[in-house]
Amino acid sequence: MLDTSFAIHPGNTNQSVHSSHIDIGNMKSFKQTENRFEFACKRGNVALLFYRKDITRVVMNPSGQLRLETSLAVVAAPEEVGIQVKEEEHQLHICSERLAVVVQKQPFRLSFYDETGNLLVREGDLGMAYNEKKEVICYKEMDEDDNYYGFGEKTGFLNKRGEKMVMWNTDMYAPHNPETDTLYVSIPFFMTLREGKAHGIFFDHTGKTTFDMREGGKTYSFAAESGQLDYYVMAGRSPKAVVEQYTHLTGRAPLPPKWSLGYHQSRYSYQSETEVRELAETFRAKEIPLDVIHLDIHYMDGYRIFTFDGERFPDPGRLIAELKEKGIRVVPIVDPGVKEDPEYFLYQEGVYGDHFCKYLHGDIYHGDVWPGNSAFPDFTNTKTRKWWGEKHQVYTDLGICGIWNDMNEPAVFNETKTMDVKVMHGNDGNPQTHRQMHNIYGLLMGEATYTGLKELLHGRRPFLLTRAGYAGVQRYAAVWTGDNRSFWEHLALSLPMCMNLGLSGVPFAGPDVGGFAHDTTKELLIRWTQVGAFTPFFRNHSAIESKRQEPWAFGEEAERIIKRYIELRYRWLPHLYTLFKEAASTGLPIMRPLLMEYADDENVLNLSDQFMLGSTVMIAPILQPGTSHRVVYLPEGNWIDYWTDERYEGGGHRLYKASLETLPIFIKEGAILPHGTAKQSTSDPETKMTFHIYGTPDGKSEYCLYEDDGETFAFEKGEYFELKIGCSFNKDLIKIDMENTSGRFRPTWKEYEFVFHNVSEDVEIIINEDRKLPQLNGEARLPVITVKLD
Ligand code: MIG
Repeated sequence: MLDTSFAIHPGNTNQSVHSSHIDIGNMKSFKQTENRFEFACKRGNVALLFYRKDITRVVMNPSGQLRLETSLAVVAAPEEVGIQVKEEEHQLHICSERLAVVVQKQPFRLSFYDETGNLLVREGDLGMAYNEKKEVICYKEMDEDDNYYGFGEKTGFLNKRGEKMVMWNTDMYAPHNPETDTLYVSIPFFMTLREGKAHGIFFDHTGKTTFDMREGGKTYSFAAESGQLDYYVMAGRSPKAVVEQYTHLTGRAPLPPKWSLGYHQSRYSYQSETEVRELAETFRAKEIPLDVIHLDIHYMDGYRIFTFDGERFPDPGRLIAELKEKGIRVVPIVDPGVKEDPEYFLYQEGVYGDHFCKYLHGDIYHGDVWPGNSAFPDFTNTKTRKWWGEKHQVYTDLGICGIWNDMNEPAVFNETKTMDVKVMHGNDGNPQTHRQMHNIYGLLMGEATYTGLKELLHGRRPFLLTRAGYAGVQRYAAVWTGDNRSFWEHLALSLPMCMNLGLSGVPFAGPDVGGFAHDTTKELLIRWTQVGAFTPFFRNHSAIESKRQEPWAFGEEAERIIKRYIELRYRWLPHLYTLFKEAASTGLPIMRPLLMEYADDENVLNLSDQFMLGSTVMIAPILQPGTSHRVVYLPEGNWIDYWTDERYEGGGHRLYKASLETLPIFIKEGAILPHGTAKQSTSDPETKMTFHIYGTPDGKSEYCLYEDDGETFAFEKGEYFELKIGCSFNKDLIKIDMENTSGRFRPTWKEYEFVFHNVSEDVEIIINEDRKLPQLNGEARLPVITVKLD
């Protein structure tokens, strides 16, 4: 019915919380216990807690007892923060060094300021409220100059001002269009950017939440179906500071194994050992780099997870070992649904071990998924997560180090697309309904899987790919954006989607390159692979019965271009790996919207078709068929064309020509950019490190290259290599200083090469004047420094 006009029948509209709210009213009293303030209001209680001097948390419970435990998304504990309190007749001022909260008493309203007295966000006519159904809502004033970003995985443009968004993890096979709201991942976090300054709000609620950022009124709001309001305000003030603050709360992505940054090939499904072998051989014969092959659901015996089909995959251990020899890893899919089959070991263990989600009165919940009627592990219990993690020994014994989690919203084939919301979660003795915990199911499956793998791999880094997640999912998994289609619109859509995921703490993300459903075309696959080479996660994946889309599927020209861009990915790996290291330590995304680097520039506030890789590289892909031109926006400063070395002045828009062979890439003047060599796999050792130096008339720049063994956690004990390169540019002199600043690891390359761009031919170049050359393989000086002048 809902896809006919009946959907907008006058009798059919939803009663919403917004129309009938009950304000929590006046403050009656308050008490302070160290960093914690509790306010008793006429119709509800509120707590305010400082987590850090720049992060504060607000909890409002409409019906009494405040619950101050957090969801499992939050990994930070409140730190000791110096607080000053000043009480006036109508207000209370509660200030840390970075954040001032003004509490208005009648009615109770909160305003947040930074240390200089600049307003971050405040409540006006409306504040915190609820309704008869116990839905809770928080209103904040919307400033005319507010722009909103983050919100995890959403369709549409970068800037979410004007949008209303619901968070409810959903297996949304189709369509992914601008009004498709709920997708697989829910991250109830956003960043406000106003006149170059940013702050963040994270609404930690694992049930269904709604963010209403529509324009026209004085407020925006965030609301939940039940429970408490529980949100954090982060002081910013730069977009980078907000991401740092948010990932302080919810954690950061661990450094992934280097092989997972290579090229991944997938298909639903490569159905047999023979097919997988042929695929690997074709890649190697054609010398197209490849690090990973994914095994979709057909590898299993009747879709029973932790099993292999004996006929199609008779000897998976041998297959995996052979592929490993070729530098190719295998990543199998694992869904949460466990087939209801009394003769299946996993179902037996789940029942006997009390691991499955149940109704209140004790019946196990069963739902229909790939294997048919299935039970679902209750990942909210520690013992079940442990059990699930240990089961992965089936895979690690075969030499597998990476897992792909799908259907973990959880998806169920029924009207609601998920588990009955009345099902209970044990939640380690604090039982809640699925309605209350739906959005965190995928994150907890991720925790179980990542932690289990890490244990089983004895010091090697696991790789996990997930479809569903909640705030904090970055701690365990890379996220791919689910079932997109081979539409140009979906190529375009993937850019703001991945940029907003990055702003929401998830740096390791990417779409199915080429598009999952529908049939891709030669031109689309070429253009998409060009972009994919620069998205953090790079996997070509397509659906059963869709047109094949391996790199050679469209003839010689396409194959040549696609191969060239996959090779380019491998050349850029040293830079990407360095950015992944930065993400692991600071939370900063790898693929960034321009506003992250140019927050004051009005032209970038909703720029959705260009992105930056780190702070010096800009990618501006062609996103439409049959065209070889596009408008590129270049922010202030000078930019160098990666392909031609042509120099463009920034601060404006330009028409740029890019034939089918060309992905437009611009490098900021002064940048230092490391390149490795094009290899067949990340397993092939790097032999030469090339630094591209982009001259600037006057100035200094710096780069710190990060390297380690790419595979183990030894870097945590000092087995890493950091090379600091400083350049100072004068009119006719460039001085370069290289210094191995820290770490004991010695990289495999034997040679450094410098390539200079945007410098005059007669410039003099001095490298390490004082002869303090970095240590390489234990030798006192560099074996070779090749200095080339373009
Ligand atoms: O209901 O495993 O998004 O990547 O190929 C479909 C089969 C289940 C959905 C995933 C897709 C995967 C497919 N899965």
